[in-house]
Parts: sequence; structure tokens; C-alpha cells
Amino acid sequence: MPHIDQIVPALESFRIELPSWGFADTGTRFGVFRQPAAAATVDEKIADAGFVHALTGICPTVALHVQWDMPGGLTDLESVKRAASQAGVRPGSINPNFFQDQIYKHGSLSNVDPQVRRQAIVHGLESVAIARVLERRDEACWFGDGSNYPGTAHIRERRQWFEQGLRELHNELPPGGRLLVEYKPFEPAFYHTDIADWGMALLLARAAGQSAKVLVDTGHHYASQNIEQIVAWLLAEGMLGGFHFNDRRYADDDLTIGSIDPYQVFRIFHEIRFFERESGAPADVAFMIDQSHNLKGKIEAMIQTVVAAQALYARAALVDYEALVTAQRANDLVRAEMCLQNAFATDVRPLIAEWRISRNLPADPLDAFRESGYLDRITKERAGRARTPTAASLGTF
Ligand code: RM4
Ligand code: MN
Ligand code: MN
Repeated sequence: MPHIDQIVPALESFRIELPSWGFADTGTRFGVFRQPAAAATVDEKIADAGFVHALTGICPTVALHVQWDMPGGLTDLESVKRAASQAGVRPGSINPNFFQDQIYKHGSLSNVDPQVRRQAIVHGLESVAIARVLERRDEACWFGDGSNYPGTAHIRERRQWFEQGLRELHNELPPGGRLLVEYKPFEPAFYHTDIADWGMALLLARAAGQSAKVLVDTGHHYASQNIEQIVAWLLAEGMLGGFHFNDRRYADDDLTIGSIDPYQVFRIFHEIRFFERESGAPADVAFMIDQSHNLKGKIEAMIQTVVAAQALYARAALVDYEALVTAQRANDLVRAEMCLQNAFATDVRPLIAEWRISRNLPADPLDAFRESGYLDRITKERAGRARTPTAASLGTF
């Protein structure tokens, strides 16, 4: 059993951002199974996020989706700020929506129609303005742009339009602001996607300007791709901006962290900590969750994810780096591998419970949630009220 001091610094520094859309009804393209307690308004989403933070103590910010949470743009910000301060959280990354309006049928920043490209840029700039007013650092951009059939899109021309558009957004960032460029190999486009992988995102971020970085969504890779190697390369290039964490079995499944492959998340955390140790400075990387729980209870699933991420991060803090580097240099494969395996196999849950108690947090956030009566209360409050389903309820993205 390791000593608690070995993981306390990791526990003190680890923070992860909750997505507002993770508390709303979502489904697949085949349908949406509604939950009576699901949040339908931004106030409800923020309140639920605040409760997750109250129980876990490590998710003080909530990512906001401009179109779903602030359809009125800048005029909605006062109420968002009020809801956040009531819930004891702060707004987090600002997520523009470049994929849902009818005009984006053939793309946003890379649409052949200059008017559509302009409209996408105007929306992106509005999101930058929102980030400025809310004093948020990150604008997180995912683009569904792509095509379904060979020959139908001019791939190089679209790349140039992306460079220009991203540069324009980048140039309006507030001081200290960042533009995060997310990639995804396919879906909604099934032949080519304009920003399909980390290399494309990296080149476009570089072209946009020095405050543009790459956002790695763990669900946005082909099966068996080595994500931690991508992470290590982006760190070495100074280009890793942040993560959207979720787990997956097949494609962009948006499952709770660690539900399928906890070792994958551990290896990512390990590469980040290894880099930090060697560079002597914290990697400036935003940990964010991007999940939609279409069958599990929203809040429960979110707590489960936060707790799993925290435990995996704490386990990564147990890697014996000196032994690891020595073994690597000696080509001692088994000993090197065991440095990771031993840390990964350690049950840190009792130590984390101890840490939580020392911070006046419930030892087991999931139990505390079940005992809190919160779910019953919101189920009653929200039952039967009119719902205005947001786009998030149309499917997983
Ligand atoms: C995408 C991607 C984005 C998210 C949208 C809704 O697959 O993960 O981050 O904002 O879905
Ligand atoms: Mn994402
Ligand atoms: Mn996704």
C-alpha cells in the first residue's frame, strides 16, 4: 500500500471540467430515451454540475455550448453567470456550434459558399466575445466539415479556407485566450473529414497562430490507435491544449471514463506526468469530459467518470520514474513495463477516500449522491414540465 503523501500532490492539482450537455437528454441516431430528471435548461445543467462538484470537489468549471446553452449569445450571459455562482461553479470552455444549422449541410469554415464561411466565422467570433465576457480562456472548436463521396469536395481548397477562418478567430482571442482545434476521423462525414486527425489539427493550429492548440478527444481515433503516443508528441511540440475524455469500444461512443479501457487513460496521464517531471513545469493542458449518457443516470454517470478519472490520475502518480528511466536505458523491458503495471494495479481508493474526508468531502461521492435525495427532488421538480429539447437531444455527436 503506498503512502497517501505519494498521491496528495496529484489529488490537489487534478481538476476536470464537466460538459453541460452531459446532463441533458441525449440518444443515438436511432432514438432518445428520455429521463425525467434530465436537465433541460442551462440553469438545470449548471445546477447538476454544481452538485457533482459539491460531492467530488474537483470539477469547478462547466463547459458551455453556445447554441444549446446561450442561444441568445451575449444577452444570455448574465443569467449563465448567476446560475453558475448559485451552483458554486464557474463557466468553463466555450464551445461554438459549427455543425448543426441547415446552412452547414456542406460544411462551415470550409463551405464552398463564401457567405456560409462568413456566417461560421461570425458565430466563432461571437463565441470569442462570450469567452471574453465570461473571462474564459478556451474556445473549443469541433467541425463536422467533410464529404460523403469521393470527388465531391476540393480537399486542398477547403484546407486553405480552414487556415484562413481559424486565423481570423485566433486573431480576435482575448489576451491569454486559446483556440483549441479538435479532430475526429469520421462522422457526420463518411468519406473525408476536413480535420480528421492530430496531424491535420496540429498543422491548422500552427497556421492559426501561437495561441491555437490541439484538443484530443479520446473517442476520436481509429480502433487501436496509440493515443498516448499522440499525446507525447503533442506535448513535445508544445501543442497539446486539452482533452475531451470519454471511453469507447467502437467509435465515438462517449461512454464513461475507464468503463472499457482504464489502462488507456492511465497511460495518457502517465505520459503527461512523465513530461512534466522531465520538463520541470506543469503541462498546460485542460482536462475536460465530453460524454453523453443516454442510458445511465446523467449525474451518477458523471460522478462515476470523475471518480474514475481521479483514481487513474492518482495511480499514474505512483509510477516510479527513476526506476522507469533506468530500466528503459538498460533495455530492461520487463522491469520498465512493470513500473507502469505496478502503479496501475494499485488500489488507491482508500487513500482517496482519506483525502476526501480531510477536505470535508464525502468519502464515496456516488453513495453520497444516492443518499442525498437530490435525484428524487429534481425528478419531481422536472417531471411534467415542458421540455424544449436542445440539439444535444438529437443524438450523440
Ligand atoms: C463531437 C465532438 C465535440 C462535441 C460534439 C457535440 O463529436 O466530440 O467535442 O462538442 O461532438
Ligand atoms: Mn469532443
Ligand atoms: Mn465526439
